[in-house]
Amino acid sequence: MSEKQFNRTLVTAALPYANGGVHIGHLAGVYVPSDIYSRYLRLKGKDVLFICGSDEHGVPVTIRARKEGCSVQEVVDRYHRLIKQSFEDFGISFDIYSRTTSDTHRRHASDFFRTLYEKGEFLEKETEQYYDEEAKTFLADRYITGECPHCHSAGAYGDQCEKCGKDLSPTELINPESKVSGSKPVLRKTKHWYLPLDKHQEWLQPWIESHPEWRSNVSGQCKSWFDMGLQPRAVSRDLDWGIPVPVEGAEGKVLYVWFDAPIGYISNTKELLPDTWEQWWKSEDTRLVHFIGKDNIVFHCIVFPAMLKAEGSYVLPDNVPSNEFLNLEDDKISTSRNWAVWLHEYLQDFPGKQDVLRYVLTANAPETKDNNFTWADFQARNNNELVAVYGNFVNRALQLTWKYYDGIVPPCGELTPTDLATVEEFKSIKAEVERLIEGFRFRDAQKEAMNLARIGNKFLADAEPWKVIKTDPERVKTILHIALQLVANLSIAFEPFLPFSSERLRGMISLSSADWGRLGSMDLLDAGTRLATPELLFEKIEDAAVEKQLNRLAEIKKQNEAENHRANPVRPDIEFADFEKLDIRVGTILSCERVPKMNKLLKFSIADGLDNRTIVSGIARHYEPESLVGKQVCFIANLPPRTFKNGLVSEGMILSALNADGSLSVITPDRSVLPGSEVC
Ligand code: B3M
Ligand code: ZN
Repeated sequence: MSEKQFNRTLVTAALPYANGGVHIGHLAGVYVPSDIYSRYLRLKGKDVLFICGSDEHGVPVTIRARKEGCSVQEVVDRYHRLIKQSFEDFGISFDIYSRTTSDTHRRHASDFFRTLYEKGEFLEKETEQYYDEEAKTFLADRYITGECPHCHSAGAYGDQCEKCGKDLSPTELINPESKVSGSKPVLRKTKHWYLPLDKHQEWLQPWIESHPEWRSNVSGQCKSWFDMGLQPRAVSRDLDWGIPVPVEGAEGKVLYVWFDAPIGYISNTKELLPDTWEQWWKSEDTRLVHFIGKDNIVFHCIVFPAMLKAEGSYVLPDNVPSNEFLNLEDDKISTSRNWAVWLHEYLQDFPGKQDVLRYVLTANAPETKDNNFTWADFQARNNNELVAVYGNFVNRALQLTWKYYDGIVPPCGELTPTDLATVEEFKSIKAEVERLIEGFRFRDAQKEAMNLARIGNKFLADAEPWKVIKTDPERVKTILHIALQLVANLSIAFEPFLPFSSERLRGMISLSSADWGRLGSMDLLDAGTRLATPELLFEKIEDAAVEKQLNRLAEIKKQNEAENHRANPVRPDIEFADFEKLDIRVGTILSCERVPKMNKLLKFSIADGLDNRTIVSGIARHYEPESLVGKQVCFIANLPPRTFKNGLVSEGMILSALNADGSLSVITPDRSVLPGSEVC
């Protein structure tokens, strides 16, 4: 945090496109960390607002509508509802989750544009842009694809190559193709409004350099933009979905989605607080923090600040914590390939287990580098950490209190040196968790919270109340009194990270609220307090649940492979006479067995309409020998016999199809024919 004194914090989380659900990549990158941060600030009694909403303009939503064969309005309505509901069910504590199709937003974004226009902050330029003559439409951004001029992979979009991550403009694409009709686009003149970022560089660069506390991935990306020299950027598009450009001579033109979407942060604040929103955006003692993914850095650190500065009355962000990407089972998460764990599906498959996913995504947060989510790790972290460490400590402390004291918090006697050391350790962790959260290091912060549970476990294991009860029952009162204070502390320390379990835990120990200020205190629970009936805080996740998820992903992978499959190129032509030399025939399998010590081979006896023959084939990995007996197969009959190391002789070759996944499938005629029939 910079040295400045702030009175309130405005936290924004990137507005997800309403073109699909939210997945674990979005959650780990943006929504879980911003929620931890906002919850933490609220717990500390700070003045905080947490703002988000759906991004309902732009090509991603119109392409989705085209794909689903319905209207854009239907698409944004459906996904807005889905996203909003799943965030709510997952405990993301936005103060408002609105949408960029709201009246407030349309009006505010439109006014914002007009203000800049009237102040002369835009350049008006006529340029040549790609146009689809069949579909009679200009092709902006993702409506056009082609070969990337940098990494030369196919299918790069007009605004970005997803393979190498470089930003592009449509005219840079090699062999461009319209996504709408598939036709080759032509260049046509069109007029647009540009934000002259080149002029803004002069203050943007020193401003970002004055924030050495920003993450290095963020300042690094900005630096490389500055090194290349900022260019004017178009803020309008020729599209029929979006907010109309509110000036004369702009028929058929709408605001570029990246112009209107960040204004959504402002208009959603205005929708929530129609009378006081300006305090949050225009007062120097507001601290503005944008949580985003790394593909949004340029828009939040360069484009949006330039817009805000050009307007003139708004504060600039104080930090833009941006995460790297999360992969799923070692493969890039992708909405179009359906390679994702969708939040709404997770909530259905794992009801009541919001905190498990929150915990795992924070433990693996891609804060400094791309990271990987695997279901095996999900299960292991639940079973070995949440259940075995946190849950176990809580359960032992509560069960023993019930066993010895009927669920009533026992009084505290004199503290031993070990008791005092444990209490001290607990106290010091508070400052550490705070330092880490305030430095946006949520993964380490959660680790510290988990350390508290480890300390608790160790305390009980060393103190052994179940043994001491036989010799010194008074001492056990003190042990459990301390253990229960530690449990109460855990319910506060975990509140920003695992809000559902923290609340349940507080219910079990009759602690009315999470008071962050009292974290580390050893009198959170008064002696004599009656506990509620204990329940398990976390449950084991069984192998079957994880297998189900892995099977689903395997199924998706197969579908994707089938969709993307392209056969190998065809070999050079041969003479017909060469083909005629091959004698391919159908034979019936009389017997089939494995070959000892040669585990790839199967030995066949084949009825060939003559004297029958033996063929040895390397397909043992793909078939059980007995399953083949009686089948008819095609084989090459006129290859010279081949002798194997063990003396076995093969008199021909069975033909199989080689599938993309490497499996082999023998070729059989679709009707039974006489053995020895020729294939022609
Ligand atoms: N909708 C892009 C994205 O989902 C975008 C963020 C807007 S934040 C103002 O990556
Ligand atoms: Zn590329």
